[in-house]
Amino acid sequence: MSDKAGSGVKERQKSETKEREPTLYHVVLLNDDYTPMMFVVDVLEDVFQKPPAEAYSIMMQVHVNGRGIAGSYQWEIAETKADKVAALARDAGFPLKATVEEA
Ligand code: TYC
Repeated sequence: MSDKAGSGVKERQKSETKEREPTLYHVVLLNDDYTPMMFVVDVLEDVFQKPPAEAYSIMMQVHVNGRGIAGSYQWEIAETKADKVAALARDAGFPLKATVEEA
């Protein structure tokens, strides 16, 4: 097997090392019957830095489909945001849940 120019070795090394992206994790919001819509919108604005219209759109996606992606992050950031959702929901007495899953 020759390793002459055009074999693709350089390109493969580049894509496997220099350009490798960190694994991303989705923070997924789950629907429930009790958390107020505006509470979810506030969480999306405050924890996930979504602008108001996008926060409302994601909330409605969760409300209609049962789940929706609040954002995608490296693992520690995703876990921290899901923990913040859990703390805000618990403090407010709502059953809102967020899970973290590999993107
Ligand atoms: N289904 C809720 C209601 O009708 C609203 C809601 C949306 C709750 C998204 C949770 O992740 C959620 N009040």
